Amino acid sequence: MKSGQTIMSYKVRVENPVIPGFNPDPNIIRVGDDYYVLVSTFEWMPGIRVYHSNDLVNWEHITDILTEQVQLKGNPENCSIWAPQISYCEDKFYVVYTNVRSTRVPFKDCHNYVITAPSIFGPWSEPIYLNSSGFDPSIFHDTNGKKWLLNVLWDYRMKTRNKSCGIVLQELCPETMQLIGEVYKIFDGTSLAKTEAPLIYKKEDYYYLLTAEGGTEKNHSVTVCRAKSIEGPYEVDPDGEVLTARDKTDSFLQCTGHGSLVEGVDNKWYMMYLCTRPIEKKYEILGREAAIQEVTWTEDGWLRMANLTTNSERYTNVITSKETKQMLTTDFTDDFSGQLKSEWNGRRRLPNKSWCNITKEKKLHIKSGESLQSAFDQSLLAIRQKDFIFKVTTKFEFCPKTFNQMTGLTIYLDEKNYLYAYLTKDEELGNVLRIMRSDNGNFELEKIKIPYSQDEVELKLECNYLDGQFFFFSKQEWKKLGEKQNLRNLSGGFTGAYIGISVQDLDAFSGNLAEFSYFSYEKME
Ligand code: 6LW
Repeated sequence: MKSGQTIMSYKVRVENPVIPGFNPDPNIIRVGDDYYVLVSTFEWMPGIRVYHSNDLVNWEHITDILTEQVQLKGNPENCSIWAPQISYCEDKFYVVYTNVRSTRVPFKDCHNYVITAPSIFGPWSEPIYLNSSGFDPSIFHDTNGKKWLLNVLWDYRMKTRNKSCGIVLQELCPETMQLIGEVYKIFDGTSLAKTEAPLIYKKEDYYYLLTAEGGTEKNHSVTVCRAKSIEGPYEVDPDGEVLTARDKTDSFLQCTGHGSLVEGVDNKWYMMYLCTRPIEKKYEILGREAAIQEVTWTEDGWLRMANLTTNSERYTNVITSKETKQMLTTDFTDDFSGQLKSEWNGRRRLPNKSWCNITKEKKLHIKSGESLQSAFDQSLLAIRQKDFIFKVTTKFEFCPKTFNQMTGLTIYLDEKNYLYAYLTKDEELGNVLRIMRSDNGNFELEKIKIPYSQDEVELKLECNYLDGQFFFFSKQEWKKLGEKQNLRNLSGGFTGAYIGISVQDLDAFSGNLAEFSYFSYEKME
Protein backbone atom coordinates (compact mmCIF):
# COMPACT_ATOMS: atom_id res chain seq x y z
CA MET A 1 0.00 0.00 0.00
CA LYS A 2 1.44 3.40 -0.95
CA SER A 3 1.66 5.89 1.94
CA GLY A 4 -1.27 8.26 1.94
CA GLN A 5 -3.36 5.76 0.02
CA THR A 6 -6.64 5.38 1.91
CA ILE A 7 -7.92 1.87 2.34
CA MET A 8 -11.66 1.56 1.82
CA SER A 9 -13.04 -0.31 4.80
CA TYR A 10 -16.41 -1.93 5.28
CA LYS A 11 -18.14 -3.04 8.48
CA VAL A 12 -19.58 -6.52 7.92
CA ARG A 13 -22.03 -8.04 10.37
CA VAL A 14 -21.38 -11.72 11.02
CA GLU A 15 -23.17 -14.33 13.09
CA ASN A 16 -21.14 -16.55 15.39
CA PRO A 17 -20.03 -19.25 15.22
CA VAL A 18 -18.40 -18.35 11.90
CA ILE A 19 -17.19 -21.96 11.60
CA PRO A 20 -20.12 -24.10 12.87
CA GLY A 21 -20.03 -27.66 14.05
CA PHE A 22 -17.20 -29.61 15.65
CA ASN A 23 -14.31 -27.12 15.21
CA PRO A 24 -12.76 -26.79 18.66
CA ASP A 25 -9.62 -24.94 19.80
CA PRO A 26 -9.46 -22.60 16.75
CA ASN A 27 -5.91 -21.28 16.23
CA ILE A 28 -5.66 -18.33 13.82
CA ILE A 29 -2.75 -16.85 11.88
CA ARG A 30 -2.40 -14.21 9.20
CA VAL A 31 0.17 -14.56 6.41
CA GLY A 32 -0.03 -11.63 3.99
CA ASP A 33 -3.68 -11.29 2.99
CA ASP A 34 -4.54 -14.87 3.96
CA TYR A 35 -6.00 -15.96 7.27
CA TYR A 36 -5.82 -19.60 8.35
CA VAL A 37 -7.60 -21.31 11.25
CA LEU A 38 -6.59 -24.78 12.48
CA VAL A 39 -8.87 -26.86 14.73
CA SER A 40 -8.62 -30.01 16.85
CA THR A 41 -9.80 -33.15 15.09
CA PHE A 42 -9.42 -35.85 17.78
CA GLU A 43 -9.92 -39.35 16.24
CA TRP A 44 -11.27 -38.07 12.92
CA MET A 45 -8.95 -38.33 9.92
CA PRO A 46 -7.43 -36.61 8.06
CA GLY A 47 -6.26 -34.67 11.10
CA ILE A 48 -5.90 -30.93 11.78
CA ARG A 49 -8.49 -29.32 9.53
CA VAL A 50 -7.46 -25.96 7.97
CA TYR A 51 -9.97 -23.20 7.16
CA HIS A 52 -9.02 -20.19 5.01
CA SER A 53 -10.44 -16.69 4.69
CA ASN A 54 -9.41 -13.45 2.97
CA ASP A 55 -11.74 -11.30 5.09
CA LEU A 56 -12.32 -13.03 8.48
CA VAL A 57 -16.00 -13.25 7.46
CA ASN A 58 -16.29 -16.30 5.24
CA TRP A 59 -14.27 -19.45 5.89
CA GLU A 60 -13.54 -22.34 3.58
CA HIS A 61 -12.07 -25.74 4.45
CA ILE A 62 -9.03 -25.78 2.18
CA THR A 63 -6.87 -28.65 3.40
CA ASP A 64 -6.02 -31.01 6.23
CA ILE A 65 -2.50 -31.41 7.58
CA LEU A 66 -2.23 -34.91 9.14
CA THR A 67 -2.65 -37.78 6.71
CA GLU A 68 -0.03 -40.53 6.89
CA GLN A 69 2.07 -38.87 9.61
CA VAL A 70 0.02 -40.16 12.56
CA GLN A 71 -1.31 -43.50 13.75
CA LEU A 72 -4.45 -43.13 15.90
CA LYS A 73 -5.71 -46.74 15.95
CA GLY A 74 -6.29 -47.88 19.50
CA ASN A 75 -6.53 -44.38 20.97
CA PRO A 76 -9.60 -44.17 23.25
CA GLU A 77 -12.41 -41.76 22.33
CA ASN A 78 -11.87 -38.05 23.11
CA CYS A 79 -8.11 -38.42 22.69
CA SER A 80 -5.84 -38.24 19.59
CA ILE A 81 -5.26 -34.86 17.89
CA TRP A 82 -5.74 -31.94 20.26
CA ALA A 83 -5.24 -28.19 19.88
CA PRO A 84 -2.85 -27.60 16.97
CA GLN A 85 -1.02 -24.27 16.78
CA ILE A 86 0.28 -22.71 13.59
CA SER A 87 3.03 -20.13 13.25
CA TYR A 88 4.99 -18.66 10.34
CA CYS A 89 8.61 -17.53 10.31
CA GLU A 90 11.09 -16.92 7.50
CA ASP A 91 8.89 -18.41 4.76
CA LYS A 92 8.10 -21.55 6.73
CA PHE A 93 4.89 -22.76 8.37
CA TYR A 94 5.26 -24.51 11.73
CA VAL A 95 2.46 -26.63 13.21
CA VAL A 96 2.66 -28.19 16.66
CA TYR A 97 0.05 -30.64 17.91
CA THR A 98 -0.54 -33.29 20.53
CA ASN A 99 -1.37 -36.96 19.97
CA VAL A 100 -3.21 -37.82 23.21
CA ARG A 101 -3.11 -41.57 23.72
CA SER A 102 -4.73 -41.83 27.12
CA THR A 103 -6.48 -39.32 29.30
CA ARG A 104 -8.11 -41.28 32.15
CA VAL A 105 -7.38 -39.45 35.42
CA PRO A 106 -4.71 -39.09 36.79
CA PHE A 107 -2.44 -39.49 33.77
CA LYS A 108 -2.31 -37.99 30.32
CA ASP A 109 -0.16 -39.85 27.83
CA CYS A 110 0.25 -37.01 25.36
CA HIS A 111 3.07 -36.52 22.89
CA ASN A 112 3.83 -33.18 21.26
CA TYR A 113 5.20 -32.92 17.72
CA VAL A 114 6.21 -30.21 15.29
CA ILE A 115 5.92 -30.38 11.51
CA THR A 116 6.92 -27.75 8.97
CA ALA A 117 6.14 -26.88 5.37
CA PRO A 118 6.85 -24.10 2.82
CA SER A 119 3.13 -23.79 2.06
CA ILE A 120 -0.12 -24.42 3.93
CA PHE A 121 -0.68 -27.13 1.37
CA GLY A 122 2.62 -28.80 2.27
CA PRO A 123 4.61 -30.84 1.62
CA TRP A 124 4.68 -31.30 5.41
CA SER A 125 7.78 -32.69 7.04
CA GLU A 126 7.78 -35.86 9.09
CA PRO A 127 6.69 -35.13 12.67
CA ILE A 128 9.55 -34.25 15.01
CA TYR A 129 8.93 -35.38 18.58
CA LEU A 130 9.20 -32.61 21.17
CA ASN A 131 8.03 -33.72 24.65
CA SER A 132 5.20 -35.35 26.61
CA SER A 133 4.90 -33.21 29.74
CA GLY A 134 1.49 -31.87 28.77
CA PHE A 135 -0.76 -30.82 25.88
CA ASP A 136 -1.56 -27.57 24.02
CA PRO A 137 1.93 -26.88 22.67
CA SER A 138 2.69 -23.61 20.88
CA ILE A 139 5.79 -22.09 19.33
CA PHE A 140 6.80 -18.44 19.74
CA HIS A 141 9.38 -17.04 17.30
CA ASP A 142 11.12 -14.21 19.13
CA THR A 143 12.47 -11.17 17.28
CA ASN A 144 15.98 -12.09 18.48
CA GLY A 145 15.85 -15.29 16.41
CA LYS A 146 15.17 -17.57 19.38
CA LYS A 147 12.28 -20.03 19.23
CA TRP A 148 10.36 -21.16 22.29
CA LEU A 149 7.95 -24.01 22.97
CA LEU A 150 5.16 -23.58 25.50
CA ASN A 151 2.81 -26.28 26.79
CA VAL A 152 0.59 -27.21 29.72
CA LEU A 153 2.47 -29.00 32.50
CA TRP A 154 0.41 -31.96 33.77
CA ASP A 155 1.16 -33.12 37.34
CA TYR A 156 -0.59 -36.40 38.13
CA ARG A 157 0.23 -35.90 41.84
CA MET A 158 -2.23 -33.01 42.18
CA LYS A 159 -5.27 -33.65 44.32
CA THR A 160 -7.66 -31.93 41.89
CA ARG A 161 -9.27 -33.87 39.02
CA ASN A 162 -7.67 -31.51 36.50
CA LYS A 163 -3.91 -31.86 36.94
CA SER A 164 -2.78 -28.83 34.94
CA CYS A 165 -0.23 -27.07 37.13
CA GLY A 166 0.52 -24.20 34.79
CA ILE A 167 2.53 -23.33 31.70
CA VAL A 168 6.12 -24.26 30.91
CA LEU A 169 8.52 -22.66 28.42
CA GLN A 170 11.65 -24.14 26.88
CA GLU A 171 13.88 -22.99 24.07
CA LEU A 172 13.68 -24.78 20.73
CA CYS A 173 16.80 -25.12 18.56
CA PRO A 174 15.84 -23.48 15.21
CA GLU A 175 17.99 -25.92 13.25
CA THR A 176 17.18 -29.26 14.88
CA MET A 177 13.77 -28.41 16.38
CA GLN A 178 14.98 -30.09 19.56
CA LEU A 179 14.27 -28.65 22.98
CA ILE A 180 17.37 -27.12 24.61
CA GLY A 181 18.18 -25.45 27.92
CA GLU A 182 16.19 -24.96 31.07
CA VAL A 183 12.44 -25.56 31.44
CA TYR A 184 10.87 -22.41 32.87
CA LYS A 185 7.54 -22.54 34.71
CA ILE A 186 6.30 -19.13 33.60
CA PHE A 187 2.68 -19.17 34.83
CA ASP A 188 0.99 -21.12 37.61
CA GLY A 189 -2.46 -20.01 36.49
CA THR A 190 -5.04 -17.97 38.33
CA SER A 191 -7.68 -19.21 40.77
CA LEU A 192 -9.73 -20.27 37.72
CA ALA A 193 -7.12 -23.08 37.36
CA LYS A 194 -7.14 -25.67 34.55
CA THR A 195 -4.65 -23.42 32.75
CA GLU A 196 -4.29 -24.47 29.09
CA ALA A 197 -3.81 -23.24 25.50
CA PRO A 198 -0.78 -21.00 26.11
CA LEU A 199 0.04 -18.52 23.31
CA ILE A 200 2.61 -15.70 23.43
CA TYR A 201 2.22 -12.49 21.41
CA LYS A 202 4.87 -9.71 21.46
CA LYS A 203 3.47 -6.16 21.47
CA GLU A 204 5.64 -3.13 22.15
CA ASP A 205 7.68 -3.92 25.30
CA TYR A 206 5.63 -6.83 26.50
CA TYR A 207 5.34 -10.55 25.97
CA TYR A 208 1.61 -11.28 26.34
CA LEU A 209 0.67 -14.79 27.45
CA LEU A 210 -2.88 -15.81 26.55
CA THR A 211 -4.27 -18.91 28.24
CA ALA A 212 -7.54 -20.77 28.52
CA GLU A 213 -8.62 -21.29 32.12
CA GLY A 214 -11.56 -22.72 34.03
CA GLY A 215 -11.79 -25.81 31.85
CA THR A 216 -13.50 -26.07 28.48
CA GLU A 217 -16.98 -26.31 29.98
CA LYS A 218 -19.16 -23.54 31.48
CA ASN A 219 -16.28 -21.87 33.40
CA HIS A 220 -14.12 -21.52 30.29
CA SER A 221 -12.27 -18.20 30.14
CA VAL A 222 -9.47 -16.36 28.34
CA THR A 223 -6.84 -15.06 30.74
CA VAL A 224 -3.95 -12.70 29.89
CA CYS A 225 -0.72 -12.00 31.70
CA ARG A 226 2.38 -10.13 30.52
CA ALA A 227 6.14 -9.79 31.14
CA LYS A 228 9.06 -7.72 29.91
CA SER A 229 11.14 -10.89 29.54
CA ILE A 230 9.83 -14.07 27.95
CA GLU A 231 10.97 -16.13 30.92
CA GLY A 232 8.91 -13.85 33.20
CA PRO A 233 7.92 -12.84 35.78
CA TYR A 234 4.43 -12.46 34.37
CA GLU A 235 1.83 -10.17 35.91
CA VAL A 236 -1.80 -11.18 35.57
CA ASP A 237 -4.32 -8.69 34.18
CA PRO A 238 -5.57 -6.93 37.33
CA ASP A 239 -9.13 -6.90 35.94
CA GLY A 240 -9.29 -10.68 35.62
CA GLU A 241 -10.34 -12.71 32.58
CA VAL A 242 -10.85 -11.03 29.20
CA LEU A 243 -13.64 -13.31 27.93
CA THR A 244 -15.92 -15.73 29.75
CA ALA A 245 -19.51 -16.92 29.86
CA ARG A 246 -19.18 -18.48 33.32
CA ASP A 247 -21.25 -15.67 34.84
CA LYS A 248 -23.65 -15.39 31.87
CA THR A 249 -25.84 -18.50 31.84
CA ASP A 250 -28.27 -16.77 29.45
CA SER A 251 -25.60 -15.93 26.87
CA PHE A 252 -26.31 -17.51 23.47
CA LEU A 253 -22.67 -18.57 23.18
CA GLN A 254 -21.39 -20.61 26.11
CA CYS A 255 -18.04 -22.13 27.17
CA THR A 256 -16.22 -19.25 25.43
CA GLY A 257 -12.46 -19.66 25.70
CA HIS A 258 -9.29 -21.03 24.06
CA GLY A 259 -8.62 -17.75 22.24
CA SER A 260 -6.02 -16.79 19.65
CA LEU A 261 -5.34 -13.33 18.24
CA VAL A 262 -4.89 -11.90 14.77
CA GLU A 263 -4.51 -8.41 13.29
CA GLY A 264 -7.04 -7.67 10.56
CA VAL A 265 -7.28 -4.59 8.33
CA ASP A 266 -7.56 -1.01 9.57
CA ASN A 267 -5.37 -1.82 12.63
CA LYS A 268 -8.20 -3.91 14.08
CA TRP A 269 -7.40 -6.95 16.19
CA TYR A 270 -9.64 -9.99 16.57
CA MET A 271 -9.86 -13.03 18.78
CA MET A 272 -10.90 -16.43 17.44
CA TYR A 273 -12.29 -18.54 20.28
CA LEU A 274 -14.28 -21.69 20.85
CA CYS A 275 -17.90 -21.59 21.93
CA THR A 276 -20.89 -23.92 22.31
CA ARG A 277 -24.60 -23.45 21.58
CA PRO A 278 -26.20 -25.73 24.19
CA ILE A 279 -29.81 -26.88 23.71
CA GLU A 280 -31.85 -26.51 26.91
CA LYS A 281 -28.67 -24.92 28.37
CA LYS A 282 -27.13 -28.39 28.50
CA TYR A 283 -26.92 -30.45 25.34
CA GLU A 284 -24.08 -29.38 23.03
CA ILE A 285 -24.82 -31.67 20.11
CA LEU A 286 -22.75 -29.57 17.69
CA GLY A 287 -19.75 -29.73 20.00
CA ARG A 288 -17.38 -26.78 20.36
CA GLU A 289 -17.49 -24.36 17.44
CA ALA A 290 -15.33 -21.41 16.28
CA ALA A 291 -16.32 -17.76 16.81
CA ILE A 292 -14.65 -14.42 16.07
CA GLN A 293 -14.85 -11.06 17.83
CA GLU A 294 -12.96 -7.78 17.77
CA VAL A 295 -10.60 -6.99 20.62
CA THR A 296 -8.80 -3.82 21.63
CA TRP A 297 -5.87 -2.73 23.79
CA THR A 298 -6.32 -0.36 26.73
CA GLU A 299 -4.18 2.71 27.31
CA ASP A 300 -2.10 0.80 29.85
CA GLY A 301 -1.60 -2.08 27.45
CA TRP A 302 -4.12 -4.72 28.46
CA LEU A 303 -6.28 -6.77 26.07
CA ARG A 304 -10.04 -6.29 26.13
CA MET A 305 -12.95 -7.47 24.00
CA ALA A 306 -13.85 -4.43 21.85
CA ASN A 307 -17.20 -4.22 23.67
CA LEU A 308 -15.17 -3.58 26.84
CA THR A 309 -16.94 -6.41 28.64
CA THR A 310 -16.15 -10.13 28.96
CA ASN A 311 -19.21 -10.87 26.84
CA SER A 312 -19.24 -12.90 23.64
CA GLU A 313 -21.31 -11.65 20.71
CA ARG A 314 -23.63 -13.84 18.64
CA TYR A 315 -23.81 -11.00 16.11
CA THR A 316 -20.59 -9.07 15.75
CA ASN A 317 -18.81 -6.81 13.25
CA VAL A 318 -15.69 -7.42 11.20
CA ILE A 319 -13.92 -4.68 9.22
CA THR A 320 -13.00 -5.73 5.69
CA SER A 321 -11.19 -4.00 2.83
CA LYS A 322 -13.70 -5.26 0.26
CA GLU A 323 -17.47 -5.18 0.36
CA THR A 324 -18.78 -8.65 1.29
CA LYS A 325 -21.36 -10.45 3.36
CA GLN A 326 -21.42 -13.65 5.39
CA MET A 327 -22.41 -16.64 3.29
CA LEU A 328 -22.60 -19.61 5.64
CA THR A 329 -23.56 -22.72 3.66
CA THR A 330 -23.58 -26.07 5.47
CA ASP A 331 -25.36 -28.23 2.85
CA PHE A 332 -23.30 -31.13 1.49
CA THR A 333 -23.93 -33.63 -1.29
CA ASP A 334 -21.61 -36.24 -2.74
CA ASP A 335 -22.90 -38.14 -5.79
CA PHE A 336 -19.48 -39.76 -6.15
CA SER A 337 -19.11 -38.42 -9.67
CA GLY A 338 -15.55 -37.29 -8.98
CA GLN A 339 -12.97 -37.63 -6.22
CA LEU A 340 -14.28 -38.35 -2.72
CA LYS A 341 -15.08 -34.88 -1.33
CA SER A 342 -12.66 -33.50 1.26
CA GLU A 343 -15.48 -32.87 3.77
CA TRP A 344 -15.48 -36.62 4.55
CA ASN A 345 -13.68 -37.96 7.60
CA GLY A 346 -12.81 -41.50 8.64
CA ARG A 347 -12.60 -42.68 12.25
CA ARG A 348 -8.90 -43.21 13.03
CA ARG A 349 -8.63 -44.14 9.33
CA LEU A 350 -7.87 -41.95 6.33
CA PRO A 351 -10.68 -42.21 3.76
CA ASN A 352 -8.61 -43.93 1.07
CA LYS A 353 -8.79 -46.66 -1.54
CA SER A 354 -7.91 -49.33 0.99
CA TRP A 355 -11.55 -49.29 2.14
CA CYS A 356 -13.53 -46.63 0.27
CA ASN A 357 -13.21 -46.30 -3.47
CA ILE A 358 -15.19 -44.53 -6.22
CA THR A 359 -15.74 -46.74 -9.27
CA LYS A 360 -15.80 -45.65 -12.90
CA GLU A 361 -19.58 -46.16 -12.72
CA LYS A 362 -19.61 -43.27 -10.18
CA LYS A 363 -20.51 -45.43 -7.22
CA LEU A 364 -18.79 -45.41 -3.85
CA HIS A 365 -17.66 -48.84 -2.73
CA ILE A 366 -17.09 -49.14 1.03
CA LYS A 367 -15.41 -52.33 2.12
CA SER A 368 -16.77 -53.74 5.38
CA GLY A 369 -14.94 -53.20 8.63
CA GLU A 370 -15.29 -53.59 12.36
CA SER A 371 -18.18 -52.57 14.62
CA LEU A 372 -19.08 -48.98 15.46
CA GLN A 373 -17.46 -49.50 18.86
CA SER A 374 -14.07 -50.48 17.46
CA ALA A 375 -11.08 -48.20 18.14
CA PHE A 376 -9.23 -49.71 15.17
CA ASP A 377 -10.67 -50.39 11.71
CA GLN A 378 -14.18 -49.05 11.36
CA SER A 379 -15.52 -48.49 7.85
CA LEU A 380 -17.28 -45.28 8.85
CA LEU A 381 -17.31 -42.29 6.48
CA ALA A 382 -18.88 -39.22 8.06
CA ILE A 383 -19.24 -35.43 8.05
CA ARG A 384 -19.74 -32.96 10.88
CA GLN A 385 -23.26 -32.10 11.99
CA LYS A 386 -23.37 -28.31 11.59
CA ASP A 387 -27.05 -27.46 12.14
CA PHE A 388 -29.78 -28.15 14.68
CA ILE A 389 -32.43 -28.93 12.04
CA PHE A 390 -31.31 -30.95 9.03
CA LYS A 391 -31.97 -34.08 7.02
CA VAL A 392 -29.60 -36.63 5.57
CA THR A 393 -30.44 -39.13 2.83
CA THR A 394 -28.38 -41.86 1.26
CA LYS A 395 -28.88 -44.74 -1.18
CA PHE A 396 -26.97 -47.99 -1.32
CA GLU A 397 -26.98 -51.59 -2.48
CA PHE A 398 -25.78 -54.29 -0.10
CA CYS A 399 -26.24 -58.06 0.06
CA PRO A 400 -25.80 -59.19 3.66
CA LYS A 401 -25.01 -62.90 3.92
CA THR A 402 -25.57 -63.15 7.67
CA PHE A 403 -26.80 -61.13 10.69
CA ASN A 404 -23.15 -60.14 11.17
CA GLN A 405 -23.08 -58.02 8.03
CA MET A 406 -24.59 -54.51 8.12
CA THR A 407 -24.71 -51.29 6.13
CA GLY A 408 -26.48 -48.10 7.05
CA LEU A 409 -26.74 -44.49 8.23
CA THR A 410 -25.50 -43.31 11.61
CA ILE A 411 -25.49 -40.19 13.76
CA TYR A 412 -22.29 -40.70 15.70
CA LEU A 413 -20.51 -39.03 18.60
CA ASP A 414 -18.03 -41.75 19.52
CA GLU A 415 -17.65 -45.48 20.11
CA LYS A 416 -19.99 -45.33 23.11
CA ASN A 417 -22.64 -42.96 21.73
CA TYR A 418 -24.31 -43.49 18.40
CA LEU A 419 -27.57 -44.31 16.60
CA TYR A 420 -27.48 -46.62 13.57
CA ALA A 421 -30.21 -47.58 11.07
CA TYR A 422 -28.97 -50.44 8.93
CA LEU A 423 -29.74 -53.30 6.55
CA THR A 424 -28.79 -56.81 7.72
CA LYS A 425 -29.87 -60.44 7.32
CA ASP A 426 -32.35 -62.18 9.60
CA GLU A 427 -32.49 -65.98 9.67
CA GLU A 428 -36.31 -66.03 9.41
CA LEU A 429 -37.14 -62.81 7.59
CA GLY A 430 -34.24 -62.45 5.17
CA ASN A 431 -33.03 -58.87 4.57
CA VAL A 432 -34.36 -56.54 7.27
CA LEU A 433 -33.92 -52.95 8.39
CA ARG A 434 -33.00 -52.53 12.07
CA ILE A 435 -31.88 -49.82 14.50
CA MET A 436 -29.21 -50.03 17.17
CA ARG A 437 -28.11 -47.40 19.63
CA SER A 438 -25.47 -46.96 22.29
CA ASP A 439 -25.88 -44.46 25.10
CA ASN A 440 -22.71 -43.98 27.08
CA GLY A 441 -21.76 -47.56 26.25
CA ASN A 442 -25.19 -49.05 27.09
CA PHE A 443 -26.12 -50.91 23.91
CA GLU A 444 -29.70 -51.43 22.78
CA LEU A 445 -30.90 -53.33 19.69
CA GLU A 446 -34.41 -52.13 18.88
CA LYS A 447 -36.89 -54.97 18.38
CA ILE A 448 -38.25 -53.62 15.10
CA LYS A 449 -37.30 -55.62 11.98
CA ILE A 450 -38.66 -54.30 8.68
CA PRO A 451 -38.38 -56.93 5.91
CA TYR A 452 -36.78 -55.20 2.93
CA SER A 453 -36.38 -56.99 -0.36
CA GLN A 454 -35.58 -54.09 -2.73
CA ASP A 455 -32.09 -54.11 -4.22
CA GLU A 456 -31.56 -50.43 -3.51
CA VAL A 457 -31.99 -49.11 0.04
CA GLU A 458 -32.74 -45.43 0.61
CA LEU A 459 -32.51 -44.23 4.19
CA LYS A 460 -33.17 -40.80 5.67
CA LEU A 461 -32.49 -39.23 9.04
CA GLU A 462 -34.32 -36.05 10.05
CA CYS A 463 -33.07 -34.25 13.15
CA ASN A 464 -34.72 -31.37 14.97
CA TYR A 465 -32.63 -30.26 17.96
CA LEU A 466 -32.77 -33.25 20.31
CA ASP A 467 -35.18 -35.39 18.29
CA GLY A 468 -34.24 -37.68 15.44
CA GLN A 469 -36.35 -39.87 13.13
CA PHE A 470 -35.17 -42.49 10.66
CA PHE A 471 -37.12 -43.23 7.45
CA PHE A 472 -36.84 -45.74 4.61
CA PHE A 473 -38.11 -45.29 1.07
CA SER A 474 -40.56 -47.88 -0.14
CA LYS A 475 -43.31 -47.92 -2.78
CA GLN A 476 -42.71 -44.29 -3.77
CA GLU A 477 -42.85 -42.83 -0.28
CA TRP A 478 -40.78 -42.31 2.88
CA LYS A 479 -41.95 -44.46 5.77
CA LYS A 480 -40.93 -44.08 9.41
CA LEU A 481 -38.34 -46.56 10.63
CA GLY A 482 -38.80 -47.02 14.35
CA GLU A 483 -39.88 -44.42 16.88
CA LYS A 484 -38.61 -40.87 17.39
CA GLN A 485 -35.08 -41.03 18.76
CA ASN A 486 -33.70 -39.03 21.68
CA LEU A 487 -30.38 -37.44 20.71
CA ARG A 488 -29.37 -36.14 24.13
CA ASN A 489 -26.63 -38.72 24.57
CA LEU A 490 -25.02 -37.67 21.32
CA SER A 491 -24.27 -34.21 22.69
CA GLY A 492 -20.77 -34.71 23.91
CA GLY A 493 -19.58 -31.16 24.08
CA PHE A 494 -15.91 -32.13 23.99
CA THR A 495 -16.28 -33.33 20.42
CA GLY A 496 -19.40 -33.03 18.25
CA ALA A 497 -21.87 -35.24 16.38
CA TYR A 498 -21.12 -36.62 12.92
CA ILE A 499 -23.50 -38.09 10.34
CA GLY A 500 -22.14 -40.96 8.29
CA ILE A 501 -22.44 -44.18 6.34
CA SER A 502 -20.92 -47.41 7.55
CA VAL A 503 -20.41 -51.06 6.62
CA GLN A 504 -19.62 -53.96 8.96
CA ASP A 505 -18.71 -57.61 8.49
CA LEU A 506 -18.31 -59.17 11.90
CA ASP A 507 -17.89 -62.60 10.28
CA ALA A 508 -14.92 -61.91 8.05
CA PHE A 509 -13.91 -58.26 8.62
CA SER A 510 -13.54 -57.09 5.02
CA GLY A 511 -15.62 -59.90 3.53
CA ASN A 512 -18.29 -57.74 1.96
CA LEU A 513 -18.85 -54.29 0.46
CA ALA A 514 -21.68 -51.85 -0.06
CA GLU A 515 -22.22 -49.68 -3.12
CA PHE A 516 -23.46 -46.11 -2.43
CA SER A 517 -25.07 -43.88 -5.07
CA TYR A 518 -25.22 -40.64 -3.10
CA PHE A 519 -25.14 -38.99 0.31
CA SER A 520 -26.87 -35.66 0.98
CA TYR A 521 -26.92 -33.39 4.08
CA GLU A 522 -29.41 -30.51 3.94
CA LYS A 523 -30.03 -27.78 6.51
CA MET A 524 -33.78 -27.43 7.16
CA GLU A 525 -34.03 -24.44 9.50
C1 6LW B 1 -7.56 -28.86 24.28
C2 6LW B 1 -7.49 -28.15 25.59
C3 6LW B 1 -8.81 -28.48 26.15
O1 6LW B 1 -6.31 -29.28 23.87
O2 6LW B 1 -9.39 -29.51 25.50
O3 6LW B 1 -10.41 -28.44 27.73
C4 6LW B 1 -8.44 -30.05 24.61
N1 6LW B 1 -9.32 -27.91 27.13
O4 6LW B 1 -7.25 -26.77 25.45
C5 6LW B 1 -9.09 -30.66 23.42
O5 6LW B 1 -10.05 -29.80 22.86
